[in-house]
Amino acid sequence: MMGPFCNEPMTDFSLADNRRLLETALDDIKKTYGQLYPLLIGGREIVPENMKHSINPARHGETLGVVAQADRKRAAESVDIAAAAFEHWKRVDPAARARTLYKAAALLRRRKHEFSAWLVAEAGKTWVEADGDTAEAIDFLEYYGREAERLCVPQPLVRIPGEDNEWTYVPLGVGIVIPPWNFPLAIMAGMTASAVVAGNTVVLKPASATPVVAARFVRLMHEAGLPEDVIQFVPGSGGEIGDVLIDHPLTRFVSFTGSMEVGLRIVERAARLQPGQRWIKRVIAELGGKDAIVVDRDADLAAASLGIVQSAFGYAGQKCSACSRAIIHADVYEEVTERVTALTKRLTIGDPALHGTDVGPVIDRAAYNKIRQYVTAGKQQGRLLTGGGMDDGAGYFVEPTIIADVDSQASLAQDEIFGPVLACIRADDFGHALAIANDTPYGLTGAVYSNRRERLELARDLFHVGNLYFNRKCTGALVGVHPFGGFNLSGTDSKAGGPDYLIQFMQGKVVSERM
Ligand code: TAP
Repeated sequence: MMGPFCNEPMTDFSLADNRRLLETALDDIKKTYGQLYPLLIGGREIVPENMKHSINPARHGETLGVVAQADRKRAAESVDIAAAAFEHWKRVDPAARARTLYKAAALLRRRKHEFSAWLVAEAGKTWVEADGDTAEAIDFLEYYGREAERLCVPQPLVRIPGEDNEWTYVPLGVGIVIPPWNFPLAIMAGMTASAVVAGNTVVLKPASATPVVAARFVRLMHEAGLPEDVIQFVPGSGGEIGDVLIDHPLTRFVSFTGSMEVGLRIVERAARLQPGQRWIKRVIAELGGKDAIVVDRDADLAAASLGIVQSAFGYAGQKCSACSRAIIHADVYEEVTERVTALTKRLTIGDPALHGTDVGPVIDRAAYNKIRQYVTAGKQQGRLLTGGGMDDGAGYFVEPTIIADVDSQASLAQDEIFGPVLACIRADDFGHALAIANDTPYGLTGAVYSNRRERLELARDLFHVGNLYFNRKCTGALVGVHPFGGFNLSGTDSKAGGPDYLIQFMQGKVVSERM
C-alpha cells in the first residue's frame, strides 16, 4: 500500500554535488547521441525506410537520435494491435497496473538527471526547467497510480432493499495519445500513464521535435514491467499520420495536448462516425493560451514585476501557461514596465547545458520564424522596450522581448506566439484590466497582483480562466496541488493532475442484481 501522494522535490543546483550530477549526466548521454529509435508496435521493433533526425535546438548541427517515422499503414496497424492488446490489459488488476506506475516513478527518480539531461539536449530546457519537467513526470506516475486505486473499486451508491447494486469504472479501449514538445517528459508521461493505468492500451505519437525523450520513457515503462504491447510507440509527422489514428474505427478516445488549431481539427474528425465504429469517440484536448498577469494600482510592484518576468520568459515563453500579456493599471504602468524591463535585461541567454543560463533556444526553425514575424509586427504595434534580437547561427535563439503600449486587440495581444515575447497593455482601472484579460478566445491561466481583498474577490468571480493565481506567477502548476487545464478554446475543461482527470479514460458500469 502506498502512502499519500506528495510532490517530488526540485533539485537544489546551488549545491556543488547536485551540479556535478547533472553535468555528469549531460556528458554521459552524449555517448548515445545518434542512436536509432525504432517504432515499437505490439512489442516488435520496426525500422521503416523513413527516418528523421532529432536535433538539439541550441546546436542545430547536433543530431541526438535517428527516429523511425511511421507511415499511414503502420499507423493504422498500430491501432489494430493496440485493440488486440486491450483484451488482456483491461483484465489486469488495477492495483497491479498502479504498481507498474509506482515502479516506473521509482526508476525515473533514480535516473532523474539522465532524463533531465535529455530534456536539456532535445527540448532546450535550462537545468531548472528540465528538473521541474522530470519531477512533474514522477508526480504524474505517483498521482495517477493512486487515482486508479481510488477509482477502480466499487463506488458508493444509495442502497435499496432486495437488490445488490454495484458501480465500477471500466476502461474505454484504444487511446491515441498525442502530446506536445514543450513538456516532452511530464505531459507525455502523464497523458500516457493516465490512459494506461485506467486499463486502456495506447498509440503514443510523440511530438516530432522530442521523440527521443518519449522513446526512453517507453523503455522505462517496460523496465517497470508494463507489457510491451500496451503502448505502441509510433513517431511520425502529425500532419501525415494524425488523421489515420483519429479516424480509425477502433480508436475509442484521443488524448491530445497542443495547439488550438490541431485540437479543433481532432475534435471535428473524431466526431464523424466511421464504417464499423461502435462508439462515440471521446476527445480530451488541452490547448493553447494567451495568459495575462494583471497588476493593480496598489500591488507589491517588485513582486509583480518579478512574477511577470518569470512567467513570460521561463523556458523562453514556451509554456501554455506563460504570461504573454502584462495588463497594468495606468497609475503604475510606467513603474512596472521599467521594473520588468530592468529585470529582463539581466537574464542570461544561451546554451541551456550551461548552469546559469536563464533563457535557452526556441524549439525549432518553424517556431523561430513564427516568432520573428510577431516581433516584426510587434514593433509596429507598440514600443520596443527591450529585446527584438534573434540569432539562428548555432541554435534558435530569440532575445526576451517586451513591447509596451500594445492595443488589447492587436495580434500581439490576441495570438498565442509561444515564444519570449511580452505585450504590455495599459488599463484605465481594475475593471478594465479584467475585461481586457478575458477578451481573447482562450482561458488557460492568469494572475492578479493586488493588495486589496475586494479586488481579488472580484477577480476570483470574473477572471475566466481554468487556473487563476493571486500574488504569484501564472506558471508552475504542481500535480495534485494545482489541477491544470483551461476554459474556452484552451481545451475541453479537463484538469490534469487533479481528481477528475483519470475518470475521463473510463466509463461507469452499474450492475443490479435482484436478491
Ligand atoms: P501542435 O503543433 O498542435 O502539436 C501537438 C501534437 O499534435 C504534436 O505531436 C504534433 O505532431 C501533433 N499534430 C500535428 N498535426 C496533427 C494532426 N493533423 N493530427 C494529429 N496530430 C497532429 O502543438 P505544439 O507546437 O507541439 O505544442 C505547443 C502548443 O501546445 C501550444 O499551443 C501550447 O499552448 C499547447 N499546450 C497546451 C497545454 C495545456 S495543458 N493546455 C500544455 C502544453 C502545451 P508533430 O510534432 O509531428 O507535428
